[in-house]
Amino acid sequence: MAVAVRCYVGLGSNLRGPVEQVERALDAMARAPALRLLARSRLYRSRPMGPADQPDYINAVALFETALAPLDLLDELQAQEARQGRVRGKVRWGPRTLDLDLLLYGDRTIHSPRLCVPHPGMYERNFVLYPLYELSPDLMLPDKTRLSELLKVCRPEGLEPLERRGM
Ligand code: A4P
Ligand code: MG
Repeated sequence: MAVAVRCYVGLGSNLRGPVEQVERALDAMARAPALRLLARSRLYRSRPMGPADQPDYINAVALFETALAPLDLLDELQAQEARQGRVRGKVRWGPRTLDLDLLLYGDRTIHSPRLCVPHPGMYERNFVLYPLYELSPDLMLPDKTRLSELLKVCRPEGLEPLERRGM
């Protein structure tokens, strides 16, 4: 039996009821047999990164344990995106019903055509770093960067936590 690895997943949505989209994804992942949900952050409203003519996002981060291999976990995440009506548009960083990014897979560094871990965008995105800090303030990234150091240079502009909802 494969050893369980701790993984962080970033969730984002800005279409068709973003709060419900993110909550629905968290529920689905909590029920997925291959995943064990250990913790989730609050929901955050965030200003769009990328094209400005799109709605604000709802973002969150979840911590899981899984024995799935990295690409199998990515398949699982993409299957959930598809179940929630994700259509991959042409616009980079354009609006989406659900985006699930694998932020960290244990302390592994992965560069493959389908998967880059740590997620390359996570180092400077406030809508990733602040929810992550809520879950694991002492987190250290695979390259030994401390999350707390990244946060010192990451401004919370445009980021606003929503009231806590039930798990
Ligand atoms: N891929 C490679 N590494 C990963 C990984 N670690 N996790 C590949 C997930 N996927 C990964 O992703 C394109 C391909 O990346 C996948 O097929 C997978 O094999 P995608 O989800 O189809 O495309 P995308 O999400 O539009 O592209 P990208 O560049 O990953 O965008 P991001 O980084 O996900 O950013 N503003 C706010 N406020 N909040 C947001 O959440 N999100 C985005 C999207 C833009 N602006 C935002 C937000
Ligand atoms: Mg993505």
